[in-house]
Amino acid sequence: EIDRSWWKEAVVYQIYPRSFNDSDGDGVGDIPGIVEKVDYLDELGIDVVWLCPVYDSPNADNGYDIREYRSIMDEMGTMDDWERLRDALHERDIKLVMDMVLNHTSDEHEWFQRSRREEGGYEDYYHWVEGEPDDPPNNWGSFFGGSAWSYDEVREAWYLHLFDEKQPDLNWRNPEVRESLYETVNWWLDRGIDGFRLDVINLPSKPEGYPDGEVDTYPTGGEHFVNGPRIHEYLRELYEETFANYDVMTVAEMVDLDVEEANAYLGADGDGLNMAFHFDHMFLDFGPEGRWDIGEWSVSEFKEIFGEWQTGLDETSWDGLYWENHDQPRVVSRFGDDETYRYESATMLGTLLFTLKGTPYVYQGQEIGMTNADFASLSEVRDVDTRQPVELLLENGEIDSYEEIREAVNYRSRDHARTPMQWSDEENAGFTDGEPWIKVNARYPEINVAAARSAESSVWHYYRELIELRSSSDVLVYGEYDLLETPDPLYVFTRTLGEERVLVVLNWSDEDESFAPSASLSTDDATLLLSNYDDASGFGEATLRPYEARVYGL
Ligand code: ISL
Repeated sequence: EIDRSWWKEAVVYQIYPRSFNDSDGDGVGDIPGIVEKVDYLDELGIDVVWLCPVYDSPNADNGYDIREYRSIMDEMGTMDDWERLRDALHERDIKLVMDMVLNHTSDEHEWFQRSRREEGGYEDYYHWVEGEPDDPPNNWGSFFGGSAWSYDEVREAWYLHLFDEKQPDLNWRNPEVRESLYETVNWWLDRGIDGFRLDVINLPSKPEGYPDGEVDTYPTGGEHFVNGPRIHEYLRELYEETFANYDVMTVAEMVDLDVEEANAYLGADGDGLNMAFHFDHMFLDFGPEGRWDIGEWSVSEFKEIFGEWQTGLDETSWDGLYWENHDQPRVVSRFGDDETYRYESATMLGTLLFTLKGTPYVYQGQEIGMTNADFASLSEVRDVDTRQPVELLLENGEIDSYEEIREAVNYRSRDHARTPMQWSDEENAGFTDGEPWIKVNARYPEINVAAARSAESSVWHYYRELIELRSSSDVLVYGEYDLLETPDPLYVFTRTLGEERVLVVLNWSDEDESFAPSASLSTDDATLLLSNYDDASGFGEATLRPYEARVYGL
């Protein structure tokens, strides 16, 4: 008996509204702009939209710094526009999942303003520690670089921020904070949404006394605040007070999550969360110096990491599958080949994403194989999480000029995901009639939705096929994953559900590679379900061409 859930069978499409489609020419994408594109989403065949934050925000971190939870950011439209979007999606049977940030708010949120003035009832809404202005309470580091503490001149005390100084962490030890957050979550649930993506939701629990970090983690102190002491109690309570009362999905973004912890959060004995995003496969190309160091990766490492998650999650836990999101560079530039084999490698990577067990997430532009951009100077970079680390390197004298770090920025910056969606070869890729808030990727005349749709074969057409294939196949959703032992660069596995079996064969390289199916595979009536080469032949010994992907039904 299959334990079915709609969110297990769904394909999710992530929208970063700032960069999706601008309807009013101010250079910033907006909600009416998304409404204009709902038919596009419908045609693609996706089931759920995850909308990145659209709440009122001063945008120190593009909406992940919320000033007012129950509102829509001016430059993105109005609450009426948002309702129109929700309804337009629902009319097409597309569900709407909102992004929710509960670990921190903006420092401009009324709660913080009251807290820093120690107004009655708000004193303990955030993490405040008394002390001298030149001596932070401990050595904890921010995810964006530098100390996790800033001194507030108004309250004359230190406050904690695991991200930007304009993103103070809420104090979940205070039951009133938790209550206020649950009310906020329920307020949105009552507006008929279909779930939440929960931002950094394994960070809210901080230990009493704020002990120094002693292990070498990124950032320093992580052993105290990643999966902190009361995290399960908090998340269970959050679930019971909110999601438990609705038919919604939750996907938890959890930094540094491993399989064992994932099982503790998800599944039958977990905290009521449906699935999680983890980062293991996103670290494979880090160099020894970390994020701003480009490292070597191998296909074997992917097999190992994916294998761990595919086989290590309990029966009742579920995986969130992604290559890209608004924090990651473009996958075709990262793990494929964005020049000669852009189509082949983008579709091969897509095939892997859609044939693993879990719910696949497609990030805007991934479906047309968008590539990394070139940020020629720091003035072209918008992201706080690129600007700040680079500025720190310059300040510390570790680099003398931006030019020294340009290659790393061009490889890794979050801004690669944030350049405008490429709709056409018109000016600004058809994203805006105005001046875009961030530069448009120079390759838009070649890589855009209009071109991909009218081409006979394109990444876009292939993604449509992938979405359709997965949506019509129980074995691809629920089947067991088994790796077949093959040397790199081959990646071969099966998915099995009862009598049904699918074989996935991938050549993760830019060279020909021969593959002979092992005797254990009953291959007599194998049928080719999908391939990114249109003359892919029948089953048996084969030479796989660069980045060739084949999916067989056995
Ligand atoms: O983006 C990162 C580096 O690749 C991560 O460290 C990221 O900051 C982390 O995954 C948390 O991300 C989420 O919370 C942040 C926000 O900036 C990100 O956009 C969001 O996805 C703070 O709210």
